[in-house]
Amino acid sequence: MIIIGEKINGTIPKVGRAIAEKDEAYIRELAIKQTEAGANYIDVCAGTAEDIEVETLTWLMGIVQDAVDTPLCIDSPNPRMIEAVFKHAKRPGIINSVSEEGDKPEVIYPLIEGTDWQVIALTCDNRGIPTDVQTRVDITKSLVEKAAKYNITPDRIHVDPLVMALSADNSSMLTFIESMTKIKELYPTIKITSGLSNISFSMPLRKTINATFLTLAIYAGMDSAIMDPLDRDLMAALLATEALMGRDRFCRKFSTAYRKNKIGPKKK
Ligand code: THG
Repeated sequence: MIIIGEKINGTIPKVGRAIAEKDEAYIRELAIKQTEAGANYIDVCAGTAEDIEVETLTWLMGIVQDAVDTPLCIDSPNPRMIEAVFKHAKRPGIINSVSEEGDKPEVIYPLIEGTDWQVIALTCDNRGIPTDVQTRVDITKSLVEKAAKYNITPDRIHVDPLVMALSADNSSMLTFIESMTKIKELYPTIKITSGLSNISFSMPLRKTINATFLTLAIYAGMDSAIMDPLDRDLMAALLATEALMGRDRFCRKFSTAYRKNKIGPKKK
């Protein structure tokens, strides 16, 4: 499983405050802690007004790249912001994201043509987020075909089928899994990703729902997740799932995480 650490996001109140106060140490600490917890990429999202988004993203990227070697996942709904900060990235990471909204593919794809960058492709368009599987598959096809024009192969694309809240749509996870299965039938080397928190929106015990979703989604073939690697129970669920699926020889990763006090009851 590819872990994209979500903690450096200005929409989280504490992080928003750290950004407003230019608290470099707080952001630095989040980059280091997430890396130590096993994050493969560090998501950076300014979550600020557009007039200071480029400045904020550039500041966040500088701190993270100074603190750790973990590659970035540059997160902005506005492709022009990503275009503006792209040059500040020291090594290839992930662009979060492209979709069929507006001219996103035409802005994002040329940026990463001929590089080792990967991209998250959201299955939405100007009409919004589809409710059905087929529209998600159709949008994926269109985004993969446009990517091919820039020599971006499916193995560099993480499709995010945008899971809906389970409380609003009781088949939400099943739709996610069916979309994943159909998309992988078409493009066997493509990656599927998801944020974990959307599924549990407006439900009690959100963390339990998120961890159970993660477990089932990994079993069904999900390749990466935008998640909180500092959540010990979530990481325990992830490592247990990987071990149970035969991806952890001698359960070494699971045992090491336990021994290093990264999962299970916290020892001082
Ligand atoms: N797909 C893609 N990108 C995304 C999302 C997605 N980027 C933004 C978001 N969704 C994922 N990032 C976050 C970041 C923080 C939180 C949720 C999603 C969050 N954090 C709280 C905190 O850290 O304090 C609570 C964490 C917890 O208790 O679990 O809520 O879907 N492509």
